[in-house]
Amino acid sequence: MSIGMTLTKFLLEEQRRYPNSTGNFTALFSDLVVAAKIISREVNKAGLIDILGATGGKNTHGEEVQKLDVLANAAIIKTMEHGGHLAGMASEEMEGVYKIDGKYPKGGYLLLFDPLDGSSNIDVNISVGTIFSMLKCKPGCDCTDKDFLQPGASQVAAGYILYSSSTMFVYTTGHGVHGFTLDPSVGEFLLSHEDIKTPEKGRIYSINEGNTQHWLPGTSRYIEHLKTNGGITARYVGSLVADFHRNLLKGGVFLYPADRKARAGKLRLLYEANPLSFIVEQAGGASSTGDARVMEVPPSELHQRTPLIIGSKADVEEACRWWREGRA
Ligand code: AHM
Ligand code: MG
Repeated sequence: MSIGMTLTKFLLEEQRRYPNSTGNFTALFSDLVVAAKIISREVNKAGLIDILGATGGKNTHGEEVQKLDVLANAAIIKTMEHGGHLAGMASEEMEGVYKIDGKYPKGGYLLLFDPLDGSSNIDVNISVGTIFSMLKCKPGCDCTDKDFLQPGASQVAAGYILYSSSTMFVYTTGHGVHGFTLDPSVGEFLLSHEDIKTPEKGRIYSINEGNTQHWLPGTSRYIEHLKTNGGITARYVGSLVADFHRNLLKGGVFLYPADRKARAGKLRLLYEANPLSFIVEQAGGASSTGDARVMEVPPSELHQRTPLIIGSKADVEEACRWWREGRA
């Protein structure tokens, strides 16, 4: 790994290695990096709002204090809309799609994102993140909902930004997974995790055990099996990006399965499950609804939910086996 390899430099090198690449990603990612830095700055000072500004009202400049997820959403829209590479955007925080109107040139890509995943954790200073997914516009795209309803396998890029003890940008364009850490002193994301590979099997399981009473038999039996067999530990932050990132590096399985309360699961297919599934598969892991590969699920609506079992390949396969047997 070369010292001082910034995300932009790395993307340029990738572009040279793959002669078919157009350079669009380099430009798209550069805009996204700006949004990431803005959100990172806002997340980091969130705890100061009560100290520096009036609670629920104005900050020191007399401006309204926005909720951070609204602010993150606006930061992404504003930094991405004028680059000329996007035709439209869809966000977990917006009811409908955001079309690039006539003000800016229209490009051939669609951006989908969860601007601030795990936002209920902000008040208590716990890691949150931004998750994104990029699709190509299909011929005849007029940027309505249907254009965004492509299966995860059609993604051309995906990633997340984790706002934690440091801010990390992790992405894939289908050529492995790479992670960059923000060096605040130079204001750049520097390559820190090249070609991430997740362990084939891990020793961590992550599930909200507060939902035990709602679980279906397959989930209950699998978790019981893990506990009785030992050699495993539980970790659950409650911010998907943080739980996913830890398990990606250390190995393990994250589950938000369908249960009696959330029949279709809780997490969003297009904004959360698909991008993380693309990442995990590129890192050698797996992702399933319990019954099918997440990336093959045909989406039927923008805010569709999906059950999610994601992480180390052997663990995901084992969890899915228990899930399926639990229904027999
Ligand atoms: P959000 O996108 O509104 O923040 O909700 C998604 C979050 C995930 O980050 C996390 O994995 C999950 O919801 C936690 O849900 P629960 O509190 O039900 O365990
Ligand atoms: Mg989320």
